[in-house]
Amino acid sequence: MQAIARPLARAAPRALSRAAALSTWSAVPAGPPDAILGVTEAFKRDQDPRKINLGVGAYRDGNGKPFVLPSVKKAEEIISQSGDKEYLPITGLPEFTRRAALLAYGAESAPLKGNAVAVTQSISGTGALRIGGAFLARFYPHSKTIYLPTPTWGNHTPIFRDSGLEVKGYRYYDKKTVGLDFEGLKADLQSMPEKSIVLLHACAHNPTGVDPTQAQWIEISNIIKEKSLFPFFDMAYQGFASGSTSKDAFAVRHFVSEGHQVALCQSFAKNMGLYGERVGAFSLTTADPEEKARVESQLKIVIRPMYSNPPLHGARIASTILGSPELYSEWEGEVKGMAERIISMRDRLYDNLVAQKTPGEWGHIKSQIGMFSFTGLTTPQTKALAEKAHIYMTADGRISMAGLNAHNIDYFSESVSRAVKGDI
Ligand code: PGU
Repeated sequence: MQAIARPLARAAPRALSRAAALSTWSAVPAGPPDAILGVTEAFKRDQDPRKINLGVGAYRDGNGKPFVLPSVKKAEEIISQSGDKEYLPITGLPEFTRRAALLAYGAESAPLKGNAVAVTQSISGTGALRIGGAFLARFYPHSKTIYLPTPTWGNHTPIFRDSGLEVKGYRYYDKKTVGLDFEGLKADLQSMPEKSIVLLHACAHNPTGVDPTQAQWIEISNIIKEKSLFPFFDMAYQGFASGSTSKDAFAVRHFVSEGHQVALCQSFAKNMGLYGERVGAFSLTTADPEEKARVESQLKIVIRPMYSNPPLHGARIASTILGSPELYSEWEGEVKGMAERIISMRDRLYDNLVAQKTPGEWGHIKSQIGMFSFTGLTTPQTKALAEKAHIYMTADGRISMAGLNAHNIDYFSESVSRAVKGDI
């Protein structure tokens, strides 16, 4: 068997490479796997029954299964009774975008009350960021530079670069305290050129799980005002940080109430579990309805050549939930339930690591917020965990807390403990 298999295995690549040499694409270099989605690919290839995927930020229920929210199922039943499959307008389903903006800005928001929020549906949060990046690259008159927190979600840099902006960083996370580098953050805001664009994670910072306190947000808002910086919010986890959608909107609402004009990206991937439906929104607060109309006309011109108009189904689901008082309150309870399950896993993981006398201080597991924990595991440790224990996470040591449950948390904490002690 082996004698036959070996020559065949060698012959195949030679035949391929001759064909490849003639191909138009022979000079295309292979790219690296995606830092986050590539983890799922590796996980899927692993056949070990103990395997755990803590890479991608996707909620899993107490049995490790993807979770379709009951409110989403009910909304789907309602919309299956009616509705055609016509194209949406370029900026999406109007009742969805109106309700999404209300969810983020709140009923008391002056720009909303004054009909001055320009808003468009987007292909989830990623699409919102890309529309926002492209719009600012074309129309923001003062700067072409966006400052991102260090570290940030891995896709931010390519999104903004591909949108035509220059990307720089500001200090955010302090490795030593495993918390916010507030002094560094303030100093970096102070030293940015006036009117630069600053990306802010509205809540549940990814990957660190470290958010400013409300008092710190107020200080950040003051500096941003003094320096006339432009705040660009990414809110991919509204509801996931605290379990309350309005508490998690504090930063956005505070900035708007202080008179800042803001850009805002929303995603319904996590808080409604609509990951693959790709539901999101991009909005800009403007001076008045006339300016809003001009800005929206240009958002359409940005979007039309990208994908023409957005998908229908997910927007109908989100809109149905946000527009029905019963489904809305059911959904709020479900968001709270997801946030609470994650928090209970934080407590359990912390207790286990301490009980197993794992070297180091693990308080950050409990103090960090949102979907992720930035464990402090090193890249070699994450590699060892994947290769020896079939546990997958991003190379920076970030784990998606929602991947943990009562069935796998003991195996996970034992394995982490062994990795930190160096005996894995
Ligand atoms: N912004 C932040 C801060 C995010 O973490 C994510 C998703 C997005 C925007 C975009 O999400 P949409 O699905 O486009 O709405 N980050 C997750 C999901 C996997 C990924 O990298 O796309 C994560 O695991 O970091």
